[in-house]
Amino acid sequence: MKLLHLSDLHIGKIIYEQSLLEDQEYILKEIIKIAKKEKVDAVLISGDIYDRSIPPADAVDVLNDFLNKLIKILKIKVFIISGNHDSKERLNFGSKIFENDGLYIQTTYNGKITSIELSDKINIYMLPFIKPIEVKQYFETEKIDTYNEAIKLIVDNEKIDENKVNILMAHQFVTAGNKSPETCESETTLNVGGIENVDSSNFDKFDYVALGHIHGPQRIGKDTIRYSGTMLKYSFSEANHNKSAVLINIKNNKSVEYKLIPLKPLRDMRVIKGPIEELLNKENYKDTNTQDYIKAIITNKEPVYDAIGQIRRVYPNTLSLEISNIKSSIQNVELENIEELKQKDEFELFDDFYEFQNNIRLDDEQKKIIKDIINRSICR
Ligand SMILES: [Mn+2]
Repeated sequence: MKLLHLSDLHIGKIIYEQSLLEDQEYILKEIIKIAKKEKVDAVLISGDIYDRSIPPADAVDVLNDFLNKLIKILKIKVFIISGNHDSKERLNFGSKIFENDGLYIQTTYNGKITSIELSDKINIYMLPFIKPIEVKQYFETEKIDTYNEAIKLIVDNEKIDENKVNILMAHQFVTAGNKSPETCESETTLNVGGIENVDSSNFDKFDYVALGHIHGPQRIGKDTIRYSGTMLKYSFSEANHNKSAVLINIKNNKSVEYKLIPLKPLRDMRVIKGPIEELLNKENYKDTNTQDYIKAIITNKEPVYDAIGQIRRVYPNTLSLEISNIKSSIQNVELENIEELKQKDEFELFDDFYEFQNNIRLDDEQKKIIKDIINRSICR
């Protein structure tokens, strides 16, 4: 039996005013190819299906297409739990009806973790993203303040048949002892080291835990408790991630093996850095995909005219531009006292200001220009 573990699709995501829908559609087609080639029996999607609780109509279309191809054409079962970005009510629409066709959606906790028999030897436990407050009503005598207390009670309350292979889907901030997962900028609502932590030891009874919430693919505590990570990079802090889906192979209804299948995007997301002349030199970019999403860091000492326009002529999908020169490395700036400042004339003040900004003094030509300007304006 083979399963494909995904999470955090964030369909409909927009970064720097750029819709990623075309990229998402492309990578979902790649995922369908993988599912077909590997002959997977089920796809698990561990939360954050959409990027927003009210997804745009074209995002709904893209998910609809993806599910249709998997379920109707390839006859692959799909299991979905809601993440913190999803609206429980909206994502839950039709869930009871869809089960007949092999689409299982779970968006609430009702006092027990919903479990579905994938076969008579394999159970899929579906635990959507939940907050401690949603759990309290089921354990009235217990103290539940933290996420860890909530999840511990939920799992301890389950009768898990250890003679079967038990897979858990969850969408939480899972830590292992004092070790937190590696995070990045696109996970907007995380409090690292806070009350959201859920310890991985709570999941010891499960043979594999398919996690969502953290966007970098990684193991937590052990190899079989994993974040699949996002299918695409969703921030420049992920430029060095290698995105993947997890292929889980359950052998003889017993042992669980896994392997990471790389996901190759339509456009990569990467950071380029250097003086603008170098970034625009064909020798330096001719072997790269100039359609990639780019963050350009320009290191020229002097101001560059229309830097974003120049960069976009080579890299049309430049989303972010940063100027990083010596002025950002100024340290230990001491302000002169106000009396000293009052003694200075316009030119001296500008001269100081320029040095403060750029960490170098005006050269002779620049001095002449500034003096001219000041003289002219004073005469008027
Ligand atoms: Mn997410």
